Amino acid sequence: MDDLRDKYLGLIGAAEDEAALETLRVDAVGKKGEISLKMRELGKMSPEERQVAGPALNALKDEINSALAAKKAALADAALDARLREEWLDVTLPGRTRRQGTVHPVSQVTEEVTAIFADMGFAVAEGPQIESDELNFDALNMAPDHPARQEHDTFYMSLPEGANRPPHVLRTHTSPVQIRAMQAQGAPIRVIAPGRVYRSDYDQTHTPMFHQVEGLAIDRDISMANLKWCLEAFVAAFFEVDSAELRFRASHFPFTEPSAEVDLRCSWVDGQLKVGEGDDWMEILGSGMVHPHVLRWGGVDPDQWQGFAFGIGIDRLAMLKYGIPDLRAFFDSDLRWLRHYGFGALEVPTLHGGLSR
Ligand code: 2U9
Repeated sequence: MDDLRDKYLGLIGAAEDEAALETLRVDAVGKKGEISLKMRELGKMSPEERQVAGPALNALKDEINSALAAKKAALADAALDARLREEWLDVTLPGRTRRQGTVHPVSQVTEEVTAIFADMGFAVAEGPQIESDELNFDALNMAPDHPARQEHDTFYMSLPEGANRPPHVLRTHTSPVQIRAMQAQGAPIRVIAPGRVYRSDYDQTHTPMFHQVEGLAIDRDISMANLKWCLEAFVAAFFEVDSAELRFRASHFPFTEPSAEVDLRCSWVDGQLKVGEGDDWMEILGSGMVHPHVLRWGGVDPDQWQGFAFGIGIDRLAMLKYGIPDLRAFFDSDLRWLRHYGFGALEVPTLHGGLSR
């Protein structure tokens, strides 16, 4: 028995892995293991011999089992130590500075505009880019024979054969989003609708897909004065200057009455735009008081409520603020252009932290 103990305790101590331990367990205390076979021999012994050999064999079996368990735990600890040593990481190393991807100027400006209007209490509304002819045009006070429909250079979806309705369109403005918002929420309401819009037009200043942000504020007694304050506050915040001056020029849009095109006081110094000073005026957006027909389409009673609306081209805002000369390059996906004009993914625009770098 002493020989057995010495043999197995020695082998267990030298075992290098769990598989070797398992083989030893089977050889020693498994069903046909050496110690188990010895236990079977107890039956052939005299009662006196059995009284001595029985407890001794049981004790030996317990001792071997304990040694196996202890060795198994020691092997697991050693494996964990080895893994921890291998997976060691210096968390104080500086991060990689090379920027893989960048945030597109259109996304950056959309975030900036959203942060500014959110601060004034405007929520962001979204809607489909494929829109019904009714919501894109009729709801905006553009009847089927309205001349403004032609000016929109609309992309029409194809109609299924035999369909008895006008085709859907790629939305030509984000205005239907605000009709949907009025229908869902009613008045009072303050929303902006940023997003992609589509018109069949392509030259240095027009692309068939471009980006707009429109705004809508409806309440009991909202006026053009509120509109002017809101837009001046927006422009000053956006161009990161103390104040901005706007000039309203009478205009005409089907969805607003009265309507105004809005110019910004500015100057150009070495080809760079300066906002809030100078003797130049630059048109930057359109606006007006929402037409009563449009309010009615949104389910809002024009005898109880009134409000203003405005529309701005996001791509043009990005060109002006960041000095980007050609609109078409926006949609070329040229990595060199994106690295030059793009923004770091962690430079999130906020009013408290700063809009841009
Ligand atoms: C509703 C009611 C009224 C949105 C408006 C304009 C004036 C405008 C242009 C600016 C540059 C389009 O991207 S652009 O070419 N937009 O001049 N947009 S008022 O009026 C609305 C919208 C929604 C329910």
